[in-house]
Amino acid sequence: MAPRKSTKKPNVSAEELKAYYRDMLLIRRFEEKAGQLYGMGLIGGFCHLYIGQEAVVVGLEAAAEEGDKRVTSYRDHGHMLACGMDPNGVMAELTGREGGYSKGKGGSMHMFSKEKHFYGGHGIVAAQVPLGAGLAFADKYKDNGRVTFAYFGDGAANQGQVYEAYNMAELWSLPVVFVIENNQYAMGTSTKRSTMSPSYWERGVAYGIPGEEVDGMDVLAVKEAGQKAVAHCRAGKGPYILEIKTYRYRGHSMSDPAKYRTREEVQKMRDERDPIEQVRALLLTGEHATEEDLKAIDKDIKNIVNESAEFAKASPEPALDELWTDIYATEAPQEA
Ligand SMILES: Cc1ncc(C[n+]2csc(CCOP(=O)(O)OP(=O)(O)O)c2C)c(N)n1
Ligand SMILES: [Mg+2]
Repeated sequence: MAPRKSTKKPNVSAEELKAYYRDMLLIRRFEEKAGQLYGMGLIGGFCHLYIGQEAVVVGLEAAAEEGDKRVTSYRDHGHMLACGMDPNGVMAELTGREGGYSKGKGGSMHMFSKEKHFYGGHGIVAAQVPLGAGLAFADKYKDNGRVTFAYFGDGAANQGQVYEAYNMAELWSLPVVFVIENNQYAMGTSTKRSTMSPSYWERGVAYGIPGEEVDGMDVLAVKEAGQKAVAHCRAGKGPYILEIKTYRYRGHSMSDPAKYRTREEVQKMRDERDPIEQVRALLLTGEHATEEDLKAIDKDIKNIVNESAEFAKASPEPALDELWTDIYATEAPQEA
């Protein structure tokens, strides 16, 4: 079945649409490559792929300004690429190499970039939500007009610390957008099996925080909602909640056989709602791009991704004396 086409004419330039296509494709192809490297044993430990959810970060990055911050969970490669981190550094970190963002010592879930204001990569479910409120507190204190995007999942949205963060964020009018990436599953548990209330964003109402539900398979809808949320925060009105309805095509992590849902369910989403195919259709039907133009973008992305894998493979593993750097202890323990 062909991807569902939007009936409303998008208020967006050809260049902008092409940039979204490109940015989403980079995430997808990068992660497909990461999946391959994992299969070859070049990536160890955990690896949570974002494939299917690309429109969420690409749409919200389109609403962000230089200096805005982002913090997220372990499903973080898309967030890093979307905010402009170097694919070479991300792939080298995934493979545990010296050229990685955490010098090969952090892996998939623990990468950071001061330059791009990316504050991780967190393996503890929902831990990043109060951290996001804290980042926004710092910006409010400095009165610098910056906004923080704190991303978390539907599973995380059932954690108590989220509501402590909501309470303080509204109380202190913190410039933070709480982004619930509702991909309908928390590991093998569907939202239907875990959650009483029909919507997550409405829980903010109890704290006086406005919010809304957004179609997370439509990058333009995400961008529009993001702009509204960011404008609210920058105007000093406090936090905003976006519940973005999305879907992950792959298992929870590389080691998940995904037996809790049918293949048909996943295929239907891919066929009818795919975020990249939707933009591709908009570009072609609106005659903003030709098949040749898109092929050129595809080729360019393939080269970037292949180069990142080559860079990672050529980068050495961290030297042994690196064991004692970037940790709390300042000195190696003395021999007994
Ligand atoms: C505090 C804590 N509890 C449990 C886990 C194990 N765990 C890891 S991911 C996950 C599911 C989270 O699902 P969700 O928030 O929907 O994010 P998604 O994986 O769908 O992106 C759980 C329970 C953990 N890492 N941390
Ligand atoms: Mg989830």
